[in-house]
Amino acid sequence: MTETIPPTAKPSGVERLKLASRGLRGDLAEQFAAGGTQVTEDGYNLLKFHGTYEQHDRDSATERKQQGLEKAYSFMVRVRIPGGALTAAQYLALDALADRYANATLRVTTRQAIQFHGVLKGDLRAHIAAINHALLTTQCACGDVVRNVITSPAPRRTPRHQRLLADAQALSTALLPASRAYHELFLDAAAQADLGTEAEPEPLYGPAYLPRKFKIALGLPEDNTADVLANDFAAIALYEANRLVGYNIAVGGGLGMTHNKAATYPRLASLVGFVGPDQLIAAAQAAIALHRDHGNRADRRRARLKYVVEDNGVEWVRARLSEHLGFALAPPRLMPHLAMPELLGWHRQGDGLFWLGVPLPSGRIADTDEAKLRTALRIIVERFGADPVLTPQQDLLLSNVAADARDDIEAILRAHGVTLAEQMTPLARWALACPALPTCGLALTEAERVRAPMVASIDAALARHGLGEERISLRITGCPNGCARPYAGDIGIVGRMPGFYALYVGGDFEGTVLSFKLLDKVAEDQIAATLEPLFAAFAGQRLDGEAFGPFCRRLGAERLLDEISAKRQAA
Ligand code: SRM
Ligand code: SF4
Repeated sequence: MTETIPPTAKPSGVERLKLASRGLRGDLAEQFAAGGTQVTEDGYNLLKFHGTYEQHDRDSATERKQQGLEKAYSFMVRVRIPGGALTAAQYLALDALADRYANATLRVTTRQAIQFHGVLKGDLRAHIAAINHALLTTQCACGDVVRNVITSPAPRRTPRHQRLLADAQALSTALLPASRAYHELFLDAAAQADLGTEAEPEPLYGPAYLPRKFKIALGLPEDNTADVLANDFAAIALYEANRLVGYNIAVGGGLGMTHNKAATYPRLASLVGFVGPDQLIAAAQAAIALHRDHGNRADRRRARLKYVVEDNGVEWVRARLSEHLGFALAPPRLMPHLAMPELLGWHRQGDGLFWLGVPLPSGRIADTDEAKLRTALRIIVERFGADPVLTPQQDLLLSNVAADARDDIEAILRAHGVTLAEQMTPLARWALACPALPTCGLALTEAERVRAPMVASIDAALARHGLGEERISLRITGCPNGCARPYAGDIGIVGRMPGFYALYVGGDFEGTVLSFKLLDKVAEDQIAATLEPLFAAFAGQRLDGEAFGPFCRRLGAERLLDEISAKRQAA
């Protein structure tokens, strides 16, 4: 292994913390023993590796300050679920924990995980232990390590979909760190007090782990539900006559950026090679080693693998990967354009059973005045034993449903006020929004809480131009970090400053092209009105079969802006 920290650069504080942490232990055991509502900054940074973030309720922060109260601190806890596949029993266990320790909601993430919000420090260890008792884990759901491995969630009982899930699970297990810190801190009561434990050797990660998070996604040319090119490492399985011949490998995707910092930018992964069916884990390990050895450990904003790839070029990356693999990486194979299948509604699994894709608003499973979604899902999972699969589009697929249960399941959802996919416009079905306020400490604007009105106003604008049934992806985030992948869809709405959003267009529905920034600061209530001239132009000028994102890309920013100002002048 080469040096984990380049000798020329001063490592960041987080790098020093990781190195000194004795395998991610730090003084976390003492911090738990100390009680209170918060952890120290070092504790905060180490806890991420164990799947939890300290947060505070940003809605009440100002008022509490005026009252001389501390912020309302609590923890977000993320469960790592490779491929989003849960059993009915696991789902019910998580559902019960939402009441017991969290804010009575579950949130399906854009990476097929479940997040709890509102867990108090005093409950954190019991909560995480209870998650483990359901044979699930939060280990490395966050932190500078390999995160939840995602893939197509479609529960099709075909060899290729079963292989994708098996690969996701195998990668997830093979790429965990060796450290037993997680088990000691959350699962092993006897070891909690043992502050003398030394760090285990970490053959894959090294003592400072990775410079930054590392994300892996798998897909098929016909199923890019996981938006694979937004990941550090992507593998696209290629078949010939139903035989897996291998994987096209792409590296260096990532979406996070900072407004007005040109050195940071979203990037889609570059296709770098092809490996055989038995070389997937080795290829992932080679890409991890590349990040470990060459990632920027001085500046966390430039620390993702994408900058290594962009700065050094694909040929250099291929050479380094080949060195790690011990053989020359074959060039990527030709493959069809990536596609995005419809997974909501009823589908046959191929084994006589069915799945129902249930749209979740921003992934939030909650009981509200409008709909008792959480209750309905609990009843269905309990009564019919349906195994939930979480999707990277923040939805949930109820799998393994017998044909004769379908009417009852739909009736339960309707009786609880749940909107089914067939009652929604394509825009609403495909819209994503990150949590943003009040839990996310990085949010500049709202996202999840403005999703419904934003979708409604944009839908109304589309309908006025006969585009109500058009498949357009809309992704809203409260800041430029890109958690709902706003730069990889048709329209991205990215929090800029309170009440204002940057508007991105020109990506595509299949996640193969990045969008570009059209406008920098659009007021929240002007977003639909700003997009409407583009919809009018699209309705009138689109080429045969052309979708909205590619249309915007063909016209380019200048012509699109002309359309907007012509409309303003006419008004
Ligand atoms: Fe994310 C940080 C939520 C997917 C890029 N993300 C955060 C934090 C933890 C905020 C923080 O650091 O304090 C957010 C917690 C909010 C909350 O209150 O829950 C957060 N990210 C999410 C989730 C829950 C959004 C969602 O709507 O589902 C997703 C959880 C995924 C999971 O289960 O692991 C989520 N985040 C993503 C994605 C999309 C993806 O991976 O497909 C991205 C863009 C892809 C990428 O990684 O580049 C993403 N999140 C970020 C970044 C920017 C990273 C960068 O390279 O600059 C941050 C900020 C950071 O890491 O410093 C961030
Ligand atoms: Fe928070 Fe920004 Fe991610 Fe939204 S995109 S969850 S605001 S970090």
